[in-house]
Amino acid sequence: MQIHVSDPYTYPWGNARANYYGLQYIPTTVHDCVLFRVGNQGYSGYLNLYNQRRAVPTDVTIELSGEQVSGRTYRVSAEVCIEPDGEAKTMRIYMVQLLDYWPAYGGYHRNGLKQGATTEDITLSPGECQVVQREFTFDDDSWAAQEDITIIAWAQKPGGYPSNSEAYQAAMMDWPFTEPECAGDLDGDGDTDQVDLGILLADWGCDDPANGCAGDLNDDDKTNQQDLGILLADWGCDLNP
Ligand SMILES: [Ca+2]
Ligand SMILES: [Ca+2]
Ligand SMILES: [Ca+2]
Repeated sequence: MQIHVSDPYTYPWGNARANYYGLQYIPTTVHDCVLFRVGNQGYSGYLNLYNQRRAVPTDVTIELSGEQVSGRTYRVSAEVCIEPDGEAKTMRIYMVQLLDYWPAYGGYHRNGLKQGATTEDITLSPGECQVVQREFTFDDDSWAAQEDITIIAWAQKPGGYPSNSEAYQAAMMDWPFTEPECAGDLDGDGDTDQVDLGILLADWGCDDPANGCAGDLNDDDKTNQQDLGILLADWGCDLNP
């Protein structure tokens, strides 16, 4: 994403981000919130930085969904999980709205920052998930070019740049947004109820890496107490009341 500073397309959120990195020169890039480079690196330079960070493994997953609240206001949900064989950690969850091809002058701007939500720190154990929700109201520029709207969420180490600022994972969602799902919905009917609990309990103890398990909710090909925890935490979820 591009964050404008010191021009008419600057927002307070972007300035705060620039201050966090101690930005002094434009352009500056920061891949994965750790690889800081000043000046134009050229295509192959940026590609190299991207691939360097892409090769770093992660145990964090993020899934995004969004639904309309009213008018131009949408509720965005980021389901953040740590894989069952991962490490417990505290993460700062960021969510921003970007608008592609904005601002229009020059014809070379991509995915410009339009707004950023208040961050939230969450602490998860391996196999755990938490949903962070934020509401975004789209401005005139965005509403006039909905197909250019993108939401990005990322989970970052909650500390100072550069020693404690690594991004663990990021996810993006283009317009139109992915509809939300109930985390405990095993039969795919848009709710989490006793039918789903029945499927999970009937499959209890399943451990089948080859075929997967009918009651598996955290994608580790096992049906156990972690899945039961996810289902019970989601109990009563109903997307079509
Ligand atoms: Ca269901
Ligand atoms: Ca049902
Ligand atoms: Ca499981």
